[in-house]
Amino acid sequence: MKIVCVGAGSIGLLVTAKLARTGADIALVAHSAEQADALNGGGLILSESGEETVCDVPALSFEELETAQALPDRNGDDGGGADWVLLTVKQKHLTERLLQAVSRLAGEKGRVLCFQNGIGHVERLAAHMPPDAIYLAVTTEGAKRLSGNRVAHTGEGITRIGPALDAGNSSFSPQNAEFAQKMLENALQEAGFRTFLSNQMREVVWNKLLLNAVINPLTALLRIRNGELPETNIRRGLMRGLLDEGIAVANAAGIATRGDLWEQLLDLCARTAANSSSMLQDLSGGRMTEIDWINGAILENASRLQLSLPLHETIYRLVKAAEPSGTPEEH
Ligand code: KPL
Repeated sequence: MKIVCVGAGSIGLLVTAKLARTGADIALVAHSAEQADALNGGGLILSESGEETVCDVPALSFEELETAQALPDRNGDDGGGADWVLLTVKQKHLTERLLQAVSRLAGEKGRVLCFQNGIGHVERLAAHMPPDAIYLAVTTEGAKRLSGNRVAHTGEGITRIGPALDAGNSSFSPQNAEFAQKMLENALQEAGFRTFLSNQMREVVWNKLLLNAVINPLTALLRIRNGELPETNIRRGLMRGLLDEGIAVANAAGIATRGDLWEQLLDLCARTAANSSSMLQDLSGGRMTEIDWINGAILENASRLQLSLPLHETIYRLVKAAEPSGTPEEH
């Protein structure tokens, strides 16, 4: 099974390194030619439980991917197309060019597993490839990118994977889809990930979205770590208000929420207490955020359903106002 990971941020580097360590046939598409050179020259270094492993992973830049006729494999041979593409780049870097390259990589037989925060990307990718070849992953693994070719595994979590379409909508043979999914799940489990298959990924994604839509913008605007968010009543009030507005949209859209989301929100803040959320990291680094695919996407659904979300609207505008002005970053 040939796997290609597109995106060499923290999660992309972690998943690639752990799969490569088991001998899986995996290649990595890096953010830049410099990063690809660092990976090809020094290997991908995984730091886990106080130990470092250097993993041998063929890497290429996005530009090289666009022109490549075939993918390199571990022996430098012509490896053909990918059975699985793990798409780990952030939503804001999912340009049309990148989506086209991903669909070309997957070709006729390959499938794509999307790891993005937020929503909106499945529909965009589905314009380039069969929708039932698109899968979603939601992971709570902790990873920190230490440099272009070095990553630390900072916390164990669970990873849910499943088709982006809810069960019943697929036009592929169910046996074929199940087999491909099982192969990937086996590889991920052998690499040490705790994975669960789900046929309700839309729900899983929305549940995560509702939590991210509270933690990410509030921590980014208040410039605090996740664990500090529930510390005061005024912040808890904002959290509650954003969560309730989000739940109202999910329910109106027919998406079931799982369990007590308020408890899950507090638990997520506690489990990731020392983290700076990805949105805080983006704003602190002077970069554009993923607000459009998180709160912006909830607002879009609300407007379609004729719901008004005053808190989300305000928070969305505040984050947009704090983003750098000028042209959006290119991949
Ligand atoms: O997903 C996250 C993010 O930062 O994007 C959380 C869960 C909030 C962890 O920081």
